Amino acid sequence: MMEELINLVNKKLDEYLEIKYPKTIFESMKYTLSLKGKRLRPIMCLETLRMLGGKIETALPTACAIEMLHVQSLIHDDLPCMDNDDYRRGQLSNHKVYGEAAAVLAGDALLTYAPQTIIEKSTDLTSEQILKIIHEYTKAAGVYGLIGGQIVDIESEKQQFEKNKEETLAYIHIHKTAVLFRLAIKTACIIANANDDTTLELDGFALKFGEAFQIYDDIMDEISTFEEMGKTIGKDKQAKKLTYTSLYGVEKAINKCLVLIKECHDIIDKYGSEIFNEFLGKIEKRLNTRK
Ligand code: GRG
Repeated sequence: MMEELINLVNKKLDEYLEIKYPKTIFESMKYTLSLKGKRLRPIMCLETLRMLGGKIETALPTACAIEMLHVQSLIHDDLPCMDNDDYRRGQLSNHKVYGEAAAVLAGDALLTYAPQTIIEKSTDLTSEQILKIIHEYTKAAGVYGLIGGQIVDIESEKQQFEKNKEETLAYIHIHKTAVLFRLAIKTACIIANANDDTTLELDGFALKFGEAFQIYDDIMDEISTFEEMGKTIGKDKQAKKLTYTSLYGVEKAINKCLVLIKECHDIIDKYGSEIFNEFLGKIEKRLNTRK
């Protein structure tokens, strides 16, 4: 089931993004997009729509656009002026293959091609639904979302804090990571015409799952390997990044993550989703083997 959805997303991404002139930019966009990522966010969008009784085909342009936005954020995050990472998804990062200028432009191109895809390919949605989705997209990508989260993250490395460390950390987690989980689930609610109560409940799930996922990612930066994560390990500590593990230590971080995952189950289990169960189960299993 999960594999089928991943294949469907990959097929559509390929279809939406053909290599045209000028080749360099299309190739650079496709490079990171085509590398083996988990496709968590598009799957979350499609699975939420399925749970709510919608047809997953209607959400494919939106699901793929969210993956484009995610990949944009990965390409820019790896640049020397940001996290300066040479590897991503187990391969050389975008700027290492195409150079910095092309990597910046590939990110910008994905950021803008994503909403273009939603508008052009969502033929089964109403104009009102498309407008609502684009509104959510701009909030998630912009200063109220990824950009806000990233600047606070960067400043935290330099020990610059406008708020206390706990509030700063929560801000980073919500804006850098949970934001795209929320976008995936909120857009599915828009497509399914879900009522306000359901949308609020599922948004609460997305927020908790996003926070848990970022804490998990931070734990993995300390206890995992390049082979498991596909990126350089131990960089957060080296960069003196503000993370849950740097603030409270690995053991407390594991416990906090497991508590959040349990709270996710409390919300989502009644929807009977094998896929969300699998996502949550993988994190629980990995953390429990460490304990
Ligand atoms: C929107 C213009 C604009 C800029 C983006 C660079 C940036 C600002 C934000 C960085 C956001 C970022 C990289 C957050 C990390 C989130 C995270 C845990 C990523 C890893 O996600 P996985 O494990 O990765 O799902 P795969 O490769 O499997 O998709």
